[in-house]
Amino acid sequence: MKSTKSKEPLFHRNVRKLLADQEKLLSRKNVPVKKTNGVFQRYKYPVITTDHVPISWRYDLNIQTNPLLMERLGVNATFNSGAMEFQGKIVLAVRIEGVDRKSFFAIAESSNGVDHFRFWKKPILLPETNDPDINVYDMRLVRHEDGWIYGLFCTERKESDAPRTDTSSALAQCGIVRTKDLLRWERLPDLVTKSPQQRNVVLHPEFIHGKYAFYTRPQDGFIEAGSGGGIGWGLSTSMDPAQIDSEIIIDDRLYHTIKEVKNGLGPAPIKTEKGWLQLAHGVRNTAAGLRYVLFLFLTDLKDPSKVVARPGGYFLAPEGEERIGDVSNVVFSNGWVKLPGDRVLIYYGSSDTRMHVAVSSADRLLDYVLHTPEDGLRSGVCVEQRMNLIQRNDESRKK
Ligand code: M1P
Repeated sequence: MKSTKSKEPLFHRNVRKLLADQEKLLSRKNVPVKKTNGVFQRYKYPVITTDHVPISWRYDLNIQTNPLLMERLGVNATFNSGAMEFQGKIVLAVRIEGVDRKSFFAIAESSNGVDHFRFWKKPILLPETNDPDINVYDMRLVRHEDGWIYGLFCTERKESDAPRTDTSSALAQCGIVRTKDLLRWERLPDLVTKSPQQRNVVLHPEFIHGKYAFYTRPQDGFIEAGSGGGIGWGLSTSMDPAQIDSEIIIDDRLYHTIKEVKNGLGPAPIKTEKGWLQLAHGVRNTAAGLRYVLFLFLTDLKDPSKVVARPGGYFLAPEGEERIGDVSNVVFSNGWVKLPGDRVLIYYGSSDTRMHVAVSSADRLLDYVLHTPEDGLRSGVCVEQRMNLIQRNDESRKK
């Protein structure tokens, strides 16, 4: 057996290599992919992967306690991140899932939002309520006009009346924290609604009739939307505690569409002169399991619960490596940022594994929502829409 002393140089060399390899990854320039559909531009590399997580969060770097330099607390996935502009940088509240299946949040920042994301020194220490969360995930960051930055996330706990043998079902609700600096977080009581479970709850950034407005996703069970589902809307007089007494559905699940099984709002909407741009995910069933895609819609400026444009089909679906991961065939977004000058950075997780960015502009997204026909809901109508397009193209070519 070799002595620790003889291993010392190798240990230090290996640590240096770990850090150097990571530095290479963090410094890598991201490039737009050549192919675009005119609506958005994908980028070649994911913006955050498990390899971006600081080495010191995963390895014990002490030669005495870890002479073989093994990873002690591995990270399984980095995905579904909240996003915002903060002090001139783009920050993501990344969902980091350890190899132990538990998720937590950590802030990563970049100057341009497409590459060079680096995590802050430590993960977010999320305060708990009297009923501690078993798991937390998918934080939406919202800068509200009341002056606070809110983080709304899904909190899961074991149902108290679940049979002993049921070791996987959970009760999902909306947890709420707020902060001014993204470092110190105040935990508020969980959102109270009449629905048995909630996921994908988003805070609207402005007061509506002097009240806090929420997009919700009521559901009967942990996975199944059941008789619930659809993107809901409700108002609360306060955030401490936040309570919605009456919830209406503003975007329903629809038979034989990309959102036939469930849908849920993504990030807080972007305000434009023509209305609130809304990004959401829709879920359908396939022989290979659930397929999650992103879709857009537009709501009224004065009354954000009123949908004014509803383009049919998906806006962005998993492609290439995005299709493969822990939960394959999934894209999910809970963060986007509109920069001054119209550019929009759309952050999305792929297959519950990694984070990507797609770039567009508010103008383009508005054009897309206002000029894409609504879902015809049956093949006959959809082929008519296509015939109409072909005919208009034929006519314009003749001119
Ligand atoms: O695994 C796919 C997604 O499943 C959930 O989304 P929804 O509530 O719409 O079913 C979330 O757990 C999400 O994090 C995950 O990406």
